[in-house]
Amino acid sequence: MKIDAISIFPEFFDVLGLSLLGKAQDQKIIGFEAHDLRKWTSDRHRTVDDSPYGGGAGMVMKPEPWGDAFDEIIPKDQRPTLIFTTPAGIPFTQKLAAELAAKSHLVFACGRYEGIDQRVVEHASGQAEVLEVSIGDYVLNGGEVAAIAMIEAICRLIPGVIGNAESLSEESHNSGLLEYPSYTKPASWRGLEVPEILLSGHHAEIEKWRKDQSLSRTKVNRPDLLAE
Ligand code: JCE
Repeated sequence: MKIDAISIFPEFFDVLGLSLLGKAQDQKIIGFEAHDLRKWTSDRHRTVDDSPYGGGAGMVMKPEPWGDAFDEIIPKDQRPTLIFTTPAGIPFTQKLAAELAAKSHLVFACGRYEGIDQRVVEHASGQAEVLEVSIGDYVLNGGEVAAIAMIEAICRLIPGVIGNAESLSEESHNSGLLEYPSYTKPASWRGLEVPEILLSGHHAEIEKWRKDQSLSRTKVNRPDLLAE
């Protein structure tokens, strides 16, 4: 999979060179490239923002650099998926991550300030499959951290990125509940014991216990998931 990200802070994406995603890039499973939006400015101050029509606080990203960036990055003979990170987007979910993991080319457009001139989204729909996506109901200072979260969730679903295929198939067995709690050695630590059942070797009982833990955790932390 090819992934491009466009941002005025391309250095944010340096973290993708670490750990599993860094190895996946070395192995050519993923090709990642971060682009500086200011490359597509031509004035002396490399301006990317302007005041909002209609008034209001803050600045808005002007359309021209984005249009020129897409013209260069999006192949004329292809229709990649172009994702605008925004708190006003559709929710990013595990289901969406799995759908995006099957694509061959993703482009992330990461805004700053109060966001990007909406005509950029409209115009890009002629060049790509456009999605406006939010990672959650809170406001970040820009789209970079949201894009990095999405890229990590997407890329770990690509075959070969995570060594242990078992952990992925176990996740999907989870059927909409939160994870059960995990424990490792030592069995006794600072006066706290690992639940006895996990040391028993009774696999059916352990499975039952974990299912029950998942259910009670979900009731307390995410009752909305049980309403479905
Ligand atoms: C962003 C900003 C709107 C005021 C570009 C925030 C996504 N789930 C998300 N939370 N926050 C974002 C996000 C993504 C892109 C941008 N801002 C800041 N947005 C109103 C300020 C600018």
